[in-house]
Amino acid sequence: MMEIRRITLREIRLPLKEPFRISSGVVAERRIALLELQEASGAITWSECVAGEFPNYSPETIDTAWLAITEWLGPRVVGRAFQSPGEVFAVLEHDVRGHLMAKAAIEMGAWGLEATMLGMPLSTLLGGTRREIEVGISLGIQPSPEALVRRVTEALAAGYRKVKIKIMPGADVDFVRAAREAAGPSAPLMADANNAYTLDDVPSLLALDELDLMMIEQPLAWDDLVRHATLQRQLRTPLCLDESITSLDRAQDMVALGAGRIVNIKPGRVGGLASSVAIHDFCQSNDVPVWCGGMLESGIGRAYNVALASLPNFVKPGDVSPSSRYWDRDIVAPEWTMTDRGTMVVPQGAGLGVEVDVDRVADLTVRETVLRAS
Ligand code: OSB
Ligand code: MG
Repeated sequence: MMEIRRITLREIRLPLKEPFRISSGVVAERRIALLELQEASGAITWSECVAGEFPNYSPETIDTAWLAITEWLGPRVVGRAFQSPGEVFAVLEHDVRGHLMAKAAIEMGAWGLEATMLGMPLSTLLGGTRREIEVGISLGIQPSPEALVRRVTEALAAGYRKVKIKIMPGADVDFVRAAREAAGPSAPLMADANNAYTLDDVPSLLALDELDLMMIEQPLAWDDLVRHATLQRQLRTPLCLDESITSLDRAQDMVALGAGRIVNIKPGRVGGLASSVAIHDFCQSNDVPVWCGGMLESGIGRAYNVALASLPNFVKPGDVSPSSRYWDRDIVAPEWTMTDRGTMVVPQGAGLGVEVDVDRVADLTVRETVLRAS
C-alpha cells in the first residue's frame, strides 16, 4: 500500500559540459523538472521528467509537463492509495491523451518510493538480474569528420562498449565512414538520425548500410512505422526505433510490420517503468533485443535507467553514460561512474541507490510548486 502525500515539483538548470547537437536542435543547458515525492509514512524519493525545452524530440516540453503535472496528473495521485506502483499508469492514462513524459515522471517516482519503503534496490523490484550494465555513449553531431573521428577514438579508448553517432543529411555517410575507417571493422558503432530522413533519402541510407553498423536508429518520422518497414526491407542493418515506440502497442506494431528489429526503451517516452517492463517482456518473447536510451538525464533520472537496464533482455549497451560525460558536477552522490570494463555497477542499496544533493538542487532551482492532498 502506498499513498503519495505530497509532490514538490522543481525546475533546475544544469549546464552541459558541451552543447549536444542532434538533427532537430541543440541543447547547451538542460532545464530539468524534478519531483520530490513524499509517502504517508514520511518516506521520500525523487524522480525526473525527461521532457526537453523545445518540442523537437516529442510534442512534450518541460513547460507542457509542468502544466500537465500540476493541473491534471498530480491531483489524481496525491492523496490516493495504490496497492502497487503497477496501478499508477492506468490512473494517469484514463481520459488524458499523451503527456507520457509527465505521466512517467510520477509513475517512476511511485516505483522509487516503493523500493525505498521496501528497503530494496529499484533494480530488484523491477526484476533486474544484472549486477553491471554495459555503457555506451551518444555523440552529438560534430563540425567535421575529423572532429568526429577524434571523439569516437577517445570514446573507444575510454572503454565505452557502444558509440552512437548522431547524423543528419550533410553530416552522415562521410562522417560515419571516417569513423569506421579510424575505429576498425569490429568497433561497436551505430548511427541515430532523429527523424532527419525520408524514403527519398534511401541512397544515403544504403551507403550507411555498407558500414557494418550495429543499427540505425529512427531515420524516418517520429511517429512513423509503415515507412520504416519499407526501409527495413531494403537494408541489412537492423533499424532501431526510438521516437516511434511510445507504448507496448507500438512495439507490437513494429514487430507485426517489420518496421525495426531493435527497440530503444526510454521510460520517459513510454509513460514509465510498467510500460517499459511490458515492452521489454514482449520484445524478449519475440527475440527483439532492447537497450536503454537516454535523454541527458541528471543523476536522478539515470538511477531509473540503470535499474531498468539491469533486466535480462537489455542485451545491448545503453545510452547510460557516467555523470562526468554530461556535467561538471551531478546532483547525486555518489556520481555515476564507468568501470574500466566499460560497465556501470547497478546499486544494491535501498531505493534509487544514490543520495540527492538537496543543497545543490536548492541552489539550482528556478521555480518550485507543492502539490498536496486536498
Ligand atoms: O535520440 O536518443 C536520442 C538526447 C536527447 C534527445 C534524444 C536523444 C538523445 C540522446 C542522448 O541520444 C543519450 C544520452 O542521454 O546520453
Ligand atoms: Mg534516439
